[in-house]
Amino acid sequence: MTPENNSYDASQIQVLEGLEAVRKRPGMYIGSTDTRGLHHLISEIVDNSIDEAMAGYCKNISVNLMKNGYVSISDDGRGIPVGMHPKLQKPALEVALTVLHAGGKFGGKGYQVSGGLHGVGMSAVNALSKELIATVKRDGKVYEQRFCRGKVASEMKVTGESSSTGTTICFLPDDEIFETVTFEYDVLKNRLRELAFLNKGISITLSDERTDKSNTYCYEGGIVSFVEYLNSSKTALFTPPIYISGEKDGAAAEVAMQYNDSYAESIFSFANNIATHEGGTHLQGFKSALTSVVNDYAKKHNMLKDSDSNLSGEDVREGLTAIISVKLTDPQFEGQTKTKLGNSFMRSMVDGLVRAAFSEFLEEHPSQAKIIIDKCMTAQRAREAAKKARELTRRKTVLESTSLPGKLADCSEKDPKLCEICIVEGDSAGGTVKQGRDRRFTAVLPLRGKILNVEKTRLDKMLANNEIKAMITAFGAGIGDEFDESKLRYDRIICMTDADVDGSHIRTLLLTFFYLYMRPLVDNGHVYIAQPPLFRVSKGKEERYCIDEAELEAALDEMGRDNKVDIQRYKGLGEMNEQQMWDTTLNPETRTLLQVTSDDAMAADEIFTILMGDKVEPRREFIEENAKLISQEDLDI
Ligand code: 0RA
Repeated sequence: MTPENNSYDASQIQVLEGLEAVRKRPGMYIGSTDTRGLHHLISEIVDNSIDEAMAGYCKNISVNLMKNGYVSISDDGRGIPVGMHPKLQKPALEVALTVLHAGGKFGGKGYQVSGGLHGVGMSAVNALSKELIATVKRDGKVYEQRFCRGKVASEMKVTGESSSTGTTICFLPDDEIFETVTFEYDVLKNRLRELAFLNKGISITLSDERTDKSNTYCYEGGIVSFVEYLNSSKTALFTPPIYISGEKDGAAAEVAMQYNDSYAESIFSFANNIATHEGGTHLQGFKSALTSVVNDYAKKHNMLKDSDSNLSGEDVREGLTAIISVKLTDPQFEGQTKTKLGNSFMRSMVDGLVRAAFSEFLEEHPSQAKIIIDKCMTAQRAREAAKKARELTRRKTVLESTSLPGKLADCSEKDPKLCEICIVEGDSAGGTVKQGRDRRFTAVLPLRGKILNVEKTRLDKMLANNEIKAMITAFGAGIGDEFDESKLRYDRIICMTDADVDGSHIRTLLLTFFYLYMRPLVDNGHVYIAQPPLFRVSKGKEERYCIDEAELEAALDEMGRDNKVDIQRYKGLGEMNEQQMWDTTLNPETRTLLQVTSDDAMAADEIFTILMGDKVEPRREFIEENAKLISQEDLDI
């Protein structure tokens, strides 16, 4: 998109409020001061470069993590203006970096679209940086200005000449503000790749001087490439993905969609490059158009008889991967996490666009239309069968609500807030946990063998599986659309599996099940991974438990490496006795639990698809690349 008026100059930058406020209440401006807030600083700067790119003036953006803890973000746009601000009598560059909400987005003219979840701009980043250096190449010169904790540390000066243009912002996050100041490559990588998908043709490079890693993302196909990427480990029902786009009254909408042969629905929506996790009007417009186009087509071509019931929204979205991306001035973000688009004209805009283009696509591609309609009708039949099966289980569970699964060893406390349940791999380990636990608060449910691969199984079959049934009844909160968090019988669901390949597979299956069918469990932090020790080191009476090799090394350093030291490696949970189990894994005072979060639904979807999908190659690569990540710390899915 191009701005209506590209004679943007210093006077358009408005003055709103001071930076002390940002340092006093950082959370209000960037969400939090944990690792998430830290990474948000980079987004805030990159978003400005993206705006410049969307205005058509910038093609390359690079983010470089430096050894000294600084991060440098460069673009080849027009460069932040350096002229005198008429009211403030300061260079516009200084204004952009010292005045909250300055930077051009709030003048009403400069850009049609502005990114940034909090939209506070570069000055907030400046306020929260120990040091920030801005370098601008413009009008044949290089300008530079330095700031400390948001305050001017040196006046803007010309430091050289250049025939090119662009902006570089280099900053060191303030360790007095942030809990951690270490940037994580993978977090940035995912976000930058997403931005490259959402803004076709822009090249975004991430490099890390600490490790010499580097990735460049540039997708000429934009969100079509995004859908291909999301479906790359699945089997697509047709290629290429369907692409729909349109503009209206200064707003733009794009949709890319492609069915695959799985049962999962992977629809991600964005507004001004921000993931709208809670959906909103653009998503509603897409869904309603999709459902009615498919039904209309199926009826018109006699695939669906008048006496048949309509295909439901779920039926038409089974196995669908889609991206909906809209760009608009003044987006309204609503909902609990402010990730639900509220602008109502987006509903009719996306609905109208998809309705027209998708029905035209079906008319013009009868063989693909047939594949799609067949798939939806199969989904409908399966759903009706599943409903019958579910009604059966529900009737049973409601009527015999006291009949908890036989294998469950419940706790005596009745207040769910105080209760936890350990899902344990294998009956023998289950026995040890039962003996070793504090039976007032900890319930135990042993699982025998492997649980179903839920991503590849339809609900009706799943509900026939004993292990799945046992979990549903034990948790007491139902499943799928009917999941009711307020009925949950335990505040913490703790997955306890062996530290081997089978164990990690079972754990992934469990997490996938929770993620797909009991989503609030994951979203609201009820799911944990136990951390049983891998080693027991003893010397005389002294004994230590170690979670990993690093801890083992540290213990050996302290205890000495002579032959009086005995090292026992636990292969499974079953090798521990009940006292050891309590000491290392169950005792709330001493144990370590990893909390599972779903910060990034997209990453999660990708991980699940790769781990569960049909294609072996991506799975192997993924496991090799992330073996450490998955088996330890980063179980954040
Ligand atoms: C306001 C006006 C102009 C450019 C920018 C802001 C701008 C800001 C940032 C932030 C990071 N990179 C950026 N690149 C450009 C255009 C001024 C003109 O008319 O030349």
